[in-house]
Amino acid sequence: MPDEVLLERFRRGDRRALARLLSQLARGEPAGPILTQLGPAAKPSRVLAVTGSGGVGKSTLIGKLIEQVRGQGPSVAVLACDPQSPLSGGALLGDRFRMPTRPDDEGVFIRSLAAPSGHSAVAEHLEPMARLLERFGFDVILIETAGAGQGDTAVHELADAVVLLLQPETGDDLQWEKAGVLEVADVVVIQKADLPGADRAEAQVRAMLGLSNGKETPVLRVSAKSGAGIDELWKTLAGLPLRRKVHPPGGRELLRLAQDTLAEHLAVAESVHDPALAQLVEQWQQGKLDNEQAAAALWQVLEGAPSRS
Ligand SMILES: Nc1nc2c(ncn2[C@@H]2O[C@H](COP(=O)(O)OP(=O)(O)OP(=O)(O)O)[C@@H](O)[C@H]2O)c(=O)[nH]1
Ligand SMILES: [Mg+2]
Repeated sequence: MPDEVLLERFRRGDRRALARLLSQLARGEPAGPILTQLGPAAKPSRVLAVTGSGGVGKSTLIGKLIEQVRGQGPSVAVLACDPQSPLSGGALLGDRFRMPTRPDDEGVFIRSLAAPSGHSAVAEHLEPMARLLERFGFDVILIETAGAGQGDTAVHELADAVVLLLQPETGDDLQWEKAGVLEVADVVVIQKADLPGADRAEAQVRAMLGLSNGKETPVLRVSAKSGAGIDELWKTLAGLPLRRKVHPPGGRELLRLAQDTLAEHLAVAESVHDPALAQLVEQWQQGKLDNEQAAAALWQVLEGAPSRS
């Protein structure tokens, strides 16, 4: 069961309560009960996924976006997937270094996740974490993820827009073409536009986008290092429709909530050594029930399970 005291502190705007709840979600604790008890967010956040291969400048660009957004007033939270080993700790410090913020600025919150973003389990945790930040009231949520792995498809679903960062390449081999990442991008940024080859990269991207069917994907040139193009980028991002408002969360979210709730019921039944559950597990282990029969029987056992409170 979620810790009521912690939830109450969260509701009062306690950032440490937010941090603790985020840690619980990052560990994979059930999000359903927490989010349900907190109720719906007072207003939708603008959730933006900033994606692109390692070293393309995601953290640097996010740092500049934070400055830009804070300068105009809205609050910003960042979820940064750490592409390095959780043991190194290097990327965490690095991200904080590249996202300089005033320590006393209550309008900024940065959380690094010690796991590779391409891992689909991480994306699963990112979604409830973003929802929690939304309930805390952040106006903008930026999610840094590397690559275009399976997990990033899920990031695409949880974000209002995907910002794809590409950098001027040497040679003709456009890696991003293979990954099909251009298709999921709502905005394409030619990053490190201070480097040679930015013109060519932009022309190539525009040509490729022109071939794909219909939607007008903005292509912008930015140098996160110098800050050139950041204001234009934010103007574009702030003007995009909120996708999640257009397509409200549907059956998938309900399924996830049901799974979380079921897992919680199950954990309680296990912890009190519910004899009906033990018997069911035994029958299943002995092959007296197949998976489907056991799953159906599980519902009944949990319905009759001891009270959770
Ligand atoms: N020339 C140039 N270098 C940049 C620019 N933006 C970032 N860099 C440099 O590129 C390197 C990587 O930047 P990061 O912001 O860490 O890139 P990242 O995409 O977050 O990297 P990972 O999180 O490791 O995937 C750093 O050395 C930056 O200083 C830019 O606009 N121009
Ligand atoms: Mg980074």
